[in-house]
Amino acid sequence: MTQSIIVPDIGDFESVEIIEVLVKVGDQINKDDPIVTLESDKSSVEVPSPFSGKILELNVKIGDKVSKGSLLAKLTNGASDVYEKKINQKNITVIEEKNIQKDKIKDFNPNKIKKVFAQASSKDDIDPLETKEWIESLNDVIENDGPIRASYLLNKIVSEAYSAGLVLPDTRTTSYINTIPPELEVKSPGDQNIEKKIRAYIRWNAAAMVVKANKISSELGGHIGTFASAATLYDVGMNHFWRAKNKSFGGDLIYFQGHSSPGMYARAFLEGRITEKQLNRFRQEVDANGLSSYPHPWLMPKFWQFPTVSMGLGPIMGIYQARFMKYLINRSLLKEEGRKVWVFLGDGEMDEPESLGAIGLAAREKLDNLIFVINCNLQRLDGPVRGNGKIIQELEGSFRGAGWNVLKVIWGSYWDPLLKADKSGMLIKRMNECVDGEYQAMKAKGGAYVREKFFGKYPELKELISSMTDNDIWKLNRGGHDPHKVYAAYYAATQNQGSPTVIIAKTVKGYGMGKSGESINTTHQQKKLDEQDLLYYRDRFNVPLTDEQVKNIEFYKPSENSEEIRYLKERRKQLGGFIPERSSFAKPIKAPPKDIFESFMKTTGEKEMSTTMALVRMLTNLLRDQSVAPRLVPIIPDEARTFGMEGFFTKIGIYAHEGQKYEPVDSEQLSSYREDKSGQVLEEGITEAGAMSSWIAAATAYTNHDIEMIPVYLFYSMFGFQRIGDLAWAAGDAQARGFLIGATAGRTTLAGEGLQHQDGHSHILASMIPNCVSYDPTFAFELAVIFREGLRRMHEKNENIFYYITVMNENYPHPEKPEGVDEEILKGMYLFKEYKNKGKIKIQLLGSGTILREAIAAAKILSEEYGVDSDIWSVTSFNELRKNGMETERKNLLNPNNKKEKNYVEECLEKRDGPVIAVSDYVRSFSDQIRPYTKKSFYSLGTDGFGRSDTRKNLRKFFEVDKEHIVAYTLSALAKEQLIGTDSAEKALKKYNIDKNKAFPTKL
Ligand SMILES: Cc1ncc(C[n+]2csc(CCOP(=O)(O)OP(=O)(O)O)c2C)c(N)n1
Ligand SMILES: [Mg+2]
Repeated sequence: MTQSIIVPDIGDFESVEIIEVLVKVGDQINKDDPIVTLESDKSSVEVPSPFSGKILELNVKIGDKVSKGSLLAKLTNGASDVYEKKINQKNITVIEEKNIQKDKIKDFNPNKIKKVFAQASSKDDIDPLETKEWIESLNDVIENDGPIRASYLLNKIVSEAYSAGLVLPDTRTTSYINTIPPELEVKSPGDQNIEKKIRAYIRWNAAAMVVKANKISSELGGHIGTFASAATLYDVGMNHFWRAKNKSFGGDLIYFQGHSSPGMYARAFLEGRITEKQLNRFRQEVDANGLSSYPHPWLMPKFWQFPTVSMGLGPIMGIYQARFMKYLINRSLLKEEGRKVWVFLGDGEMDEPESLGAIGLAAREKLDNLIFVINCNLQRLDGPVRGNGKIIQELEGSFRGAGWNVLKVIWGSYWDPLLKADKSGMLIKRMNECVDGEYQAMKAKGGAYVREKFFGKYPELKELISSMTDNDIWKLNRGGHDPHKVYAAYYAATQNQGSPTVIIAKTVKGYGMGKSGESINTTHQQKKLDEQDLLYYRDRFNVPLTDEQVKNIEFYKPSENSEEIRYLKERRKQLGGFIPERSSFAKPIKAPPKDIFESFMKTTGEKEMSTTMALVRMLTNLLRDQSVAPRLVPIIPDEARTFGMEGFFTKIGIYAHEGQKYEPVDSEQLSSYREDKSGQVLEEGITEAGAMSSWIAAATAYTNHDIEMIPVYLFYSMFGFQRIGDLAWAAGDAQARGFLIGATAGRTTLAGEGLQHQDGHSHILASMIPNCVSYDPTFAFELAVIFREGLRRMHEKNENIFYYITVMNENYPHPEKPEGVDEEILKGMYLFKEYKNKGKIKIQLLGSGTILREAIAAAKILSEEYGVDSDIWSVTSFNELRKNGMETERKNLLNPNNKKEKNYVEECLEKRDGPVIAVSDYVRSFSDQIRPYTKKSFYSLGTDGFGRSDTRKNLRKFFEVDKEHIVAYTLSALAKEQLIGTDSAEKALKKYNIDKNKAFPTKL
């Protein structure tokens, strides 16, 4: 049977050009194989074949214009001749269900219901007997029919209450008690005595290393209080839960809270992974072998995995890490092994917008591989996190509201008998009403104070503790310091399915530090302990050191044969190895053959396109390369259509962990919105921080999952480094490998969008990150050379660098690549064109991005009208040129006796005549960066100042980077250099109506 392949519905476009024909007569093709590539003025998209068969006839060629319904080809053996997407049966069911719901709503008559507004919370019990009956009934159900039935009944009652119009009080929070009742706690199998000793040694060594460092110099700083509050939270994980990466398992991923790093070093010391010499070099890294202040993979690449110390980055990166893990599993690139991502956070840290900003996504995506542990020591740096409120309750509300499984670990085991004995309910009432400022004071002021202030308020409570001494009261511990409670919560978290879990643990900041720093406002900054403080700390945790040893601040490590060391090592052996540990066994990806990029090296003739379009076409080509295609991770925060990437939706699908439960509104169109469980595109929605976190997860998959991925994150360049600069810095620390693409770049190239959108400085921001390699190319061939080299350096040669490339949305023709310039494109500049007219005067005209084209146009005018010849240099990277300049200069200064080495800028320019005029669509400091590296006079033009909306032409005039200003300023510069008279400049200024009185653009 003969089938016709026609152009399907391609959206709003009429008469689009065929730019590639991907099959030939006689080819055997499969369903969905691409037949041709179409290109509109904004995007290019492949047309897939609706069926398989053999191509009999090709009805189009490159350059043809086609519209919906145009015949592309004929083939034999097709199975169906209708190009349409079928709604699968599942979708129909969903739609029908929705209809039924609607019908139900139709029957609903609001007048039948009378609204009864409940009190926000009824504090006074007007009928205690009735209350008792209800509670007894509930307890009966729990006992006889189990918690599931009880929960069902409660839900049903709540639902009935809503239907009856009762506005119920806020139920986002539960009482201020542990979520897991004592009878449901799973008991730790560990030896508590040994674990307690190990914990004590770790506590001691962690504190000692900070104190010792500060004896060397108080400049070094450090924190004791954070880890002191979190030691149990870490120890239980290390002894029982966190499985390391090894040959047979991928490993759990743990984001340690930055300020608790001394605790991790102290444990690694007992494990024999860190020497005493290293402990003595805490925060002294310059002469190698020191320990970094916080988790910094760049500084300790075999140890730390995740940079977390900039508050808020850990939580958002952790969420997207867990999401990316599921992405890899759903795309069959990673085995499902039940690996978990644990993220440790401070309660103060939760104020960062990034900390809570993505918790909705975690619940929506059902990230049951994610566990947050929030260490609620009720304090941050300056004082209480919520003196007048309760941070634990507030967080519970936020996380429950977002759909997380919330486990509160507030009270330790010593409270259990009291809670059990309290028949009056007054204990929970008191727990509920006390605010954090009070709780903090109670842990600073001792047992008598707690007796008076906490229990003393109600006679029932006074009575409850009447037989307890002040010391007994002081021992009433907090949940986060009780290994049993912590174990039970961790266990429950690891068993939870279908949602992420947050463990909100209450602790004491500076636990064990006594008067020197326990639960007082200055705890965070405490880094010096005097002799008395140290002796107290030793006694508090029974560290077996003599007074003399304490005074010398010696570390404590029992012998290798001791039961503690054997136990600790055995535990880690059982859990597969040590944590943290950073390694990579990823195989490099072979850079694609040059021919994938070949078409970009040719001229586009008259045809215009933007570098954004060129990039998207490159990515489309790369999706045909077998080794690269599966590893590409296109990431977009809701801008695919702006960048002409909508063709990717159908081609490779948008990742959606639940697939697509609906028929998309544009299902008939070629670029329809296709969500898929194994989709490849990460369509993030409007969250640059989220998209960047996804990018970091993908860009470090080579170490966290041992698989090299190629993330390509496209964003409005203004919403890149400026918006997520700190994450980009963390990416550098984490040794991310991948591409960041600043699209719609340039302050005058993005015309109408105005001040907040027009980017004239992202390159400056990018240049601050040492391992970020950045380019501002003008032409498609430059982009192709740069992109291919990026693939080779990062993903084949595994250099720990990442690329930032700006692409633009201005359409223009692209010339052919000049011979032999590849290396120079990569170094940062090459000679694009020489004007050798009759002119005796010469200038060196440097331009980048779209403004290079203004320079080219200016050169023509200068040559034809003013007799000034130019060497035109395309500067692909002022940033790379500066790096080379700095390094060369340094080398020369260090070797005054040696022959001077030339920097690359000098190499290019020294034998050429005339001053340098450098122009770009960025602030002057971008091109000014290379000013010191040439002996020539140097004039820079750029786009300093706030952007504004107008046409490109007007904007370039405003910022004085259009060809007319380049001509006039060049003539003026030549006059200043006394190479020509002043007349030409004056004439040009007049001719181009350049207003000498206009204020400098930064003032406008
Ligand atoms: C983005 C950022 N801002 C400020 C700081 C400085 N800083 C370090 S620790 C800290 C307080 C942290 O309090 P919390 O999160 O409660 O941690 P804790 O030490 O109490 O466990 C602050 C403000 C930082 N590290 N990162
Ligand atoms: Mg805190």
